[in-house]
Amino acid sequence: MLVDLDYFFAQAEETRNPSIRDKPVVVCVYSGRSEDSGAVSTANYIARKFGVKSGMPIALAKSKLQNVDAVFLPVDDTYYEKISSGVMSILKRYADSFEQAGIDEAYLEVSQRTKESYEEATELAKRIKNEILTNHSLTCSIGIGPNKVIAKVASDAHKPDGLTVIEPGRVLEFLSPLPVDRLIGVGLKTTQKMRALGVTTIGDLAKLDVQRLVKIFGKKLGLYFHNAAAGIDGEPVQERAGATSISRISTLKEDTRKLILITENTDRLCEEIKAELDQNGLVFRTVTAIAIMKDLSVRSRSKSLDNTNRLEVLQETVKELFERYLAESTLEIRRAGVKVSGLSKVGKNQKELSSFFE
Ligand code: DCP
Ligand code: CA
Ligand code: CA
Repeated sequence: MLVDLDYFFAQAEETRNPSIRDKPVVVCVYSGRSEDSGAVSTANYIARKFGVKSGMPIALAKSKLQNVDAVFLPVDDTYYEKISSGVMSILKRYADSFEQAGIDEAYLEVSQRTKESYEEATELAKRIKNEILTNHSLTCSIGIGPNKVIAKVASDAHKPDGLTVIEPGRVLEFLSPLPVDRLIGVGLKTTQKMRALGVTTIGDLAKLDVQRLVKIFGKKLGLYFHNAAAGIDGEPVQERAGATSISRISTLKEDTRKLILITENTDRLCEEIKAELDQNGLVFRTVTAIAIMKDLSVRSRSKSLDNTNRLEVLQETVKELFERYLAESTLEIRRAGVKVSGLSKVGKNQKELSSFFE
């Protein structure tokens, strides 16, 4: 099964302040360039009814919620991470094997403990929903199916607070009518390419010649699309490399806009991060520079690279990101931080589904 928390960041904000529950809630990543610059991280389902979506510019979300008593909040990653790890430790207890697939979702292999009974798996899912609701006041949506691809699509089928069970005999009738972008790994670009091929539903994709798919998308991805559309997936549920990110933050000697004073600190933070990466045999793909201002507001800049674990690359990238940030902002920085994410094991031949796309 795949368990995914509903409108996670926004729901987390609702649990901390229940009085906003019946209003549109929009959680934003403010870029700091101007008051409303930045993007929507997520929104609760009330805000979604007004057309607000993840990734949309904040200004656009505001215009959709004009004259509405809506709540706009900045992201608070530390808070969400804490809730996430609480939920994940609940989920682990219900799984034969467990794979966290994002901050708010995880795959649970439950074949053994349910003796492959879909009925028992459904009961298990209800208990999981109950425990997350009781302990964290959060709803989630759960999909159950014969493999990860189907569990994931099923979890999305009835949100929020959904529970969707797709037994093997119903896989094709379930998948066929769904839009092709419901498959994990089919993003905007791929959807457009597929549309050009006359593919709008998963059923259309299933009918496409596999050779053609391989020609267009390459062998790995082409085969994946071909199989996934037919509901076929053999990827095991397996534990991923520990943390999804490693970060360090420190307070600067003085509030400053001087790059040298900042990099003095971040160079050291990078060394600490490098040590932790090496201890765990990890490489990273994304570097984030975090700036906490005098008023405690948080700004960040990220850059994605090819997988690496090199200290110099990390330090240089952090420097570059702060340089860019300072050029765009006039505020003094109080605390500076560094985060690496997109972690994976050194040299591991990445063949997991999600690793194609992240
Ligand atoms: N997120 C983000 N920017 C995006 C997508 C997601 O910052 N473009 C963050 C905020 C989300 C969290 O990741 O709360 C989890 O993402 P999901 O895709 O699972 O979306 P939600 O949990 O917000 O909504 P849903 O109820 O559709 O799962
Ligand atoms: Ca979610
Ligand atoms: Ca998710």
